[in-house]
Amino acid sequence: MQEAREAIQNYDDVDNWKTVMFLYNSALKEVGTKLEILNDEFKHVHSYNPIEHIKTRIKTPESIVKKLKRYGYEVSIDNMIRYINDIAGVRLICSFTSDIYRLASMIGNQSDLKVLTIKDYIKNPKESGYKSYHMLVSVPIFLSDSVVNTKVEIQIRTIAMDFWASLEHKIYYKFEGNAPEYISKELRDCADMVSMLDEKMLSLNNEILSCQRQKTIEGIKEEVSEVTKQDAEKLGFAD
Ligand code: 0O2
Repeated sequence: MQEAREAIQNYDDVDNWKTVMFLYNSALKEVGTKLEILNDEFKHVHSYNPIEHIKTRIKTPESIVKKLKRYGYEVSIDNMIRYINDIAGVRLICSFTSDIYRLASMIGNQSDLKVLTIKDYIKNPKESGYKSYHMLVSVPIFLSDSVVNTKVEIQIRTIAMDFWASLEHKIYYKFEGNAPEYISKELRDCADMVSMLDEKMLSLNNEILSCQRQKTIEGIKEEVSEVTKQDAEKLGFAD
């Protein structure tokens, strides 16, 4: 099996770029389909939908170049494949924090995906307040004459975490990474509120589920007692 870097060595630069992008796009399709299937299975078996929505994206050339420069690497296709892990990115948005770990474990159990790294920014939030669960996986892309392992970054987060991250991302870019301290502090405070909201929503959901379970149990009990009454009548034991 090849890594993407080895797969492109025999082409010139333009072909290299096209080949690399073809591989990353294929990897996105593979991972995206796997996640859709997991979600459909969950809906079918448990009548529950852990994924609110799935977003996929390929990092723009500008953003790749910026990141390479930020890391201090020369801009080259080889360095981009070697050092930029999130060229192909999938974002999974869930309702509850518990869904995040459930999905992460289901992804980790897929035998053809190799989990390269995990960054749990939910247990260990970034200084900015950023929370999300990142999995870097490698997926085999089956070509006509070879198999190429290609990296995809999967970010899993709740709707509330996603709301915060999108807004913070915009602000970060607006100030080019140098936001005034009071704005950064406000954002960290908002991140705490987001965590509180996530916790509240999860415990509310657990309450709702427990009420539903109780109702179902009472319904079954009523049905059973009705059947028993009818049987007794049939057998002439009824009062
Ligand atoms: P963009 O524009 O979203 O693509 P690595 O080389 O992978 O080890 P990296 O890239 O710092 O190091 O990895 P990390 O920490 O997993 O972050 C990758 C991505 O997570 C970022 O990509 C963001 O999308 C998101 N992210 C990380 N930290 C923050 C944060 O503080 N705020 C927000 N809003 N998003 C964050 P890019 O390329 O930085 O940005």
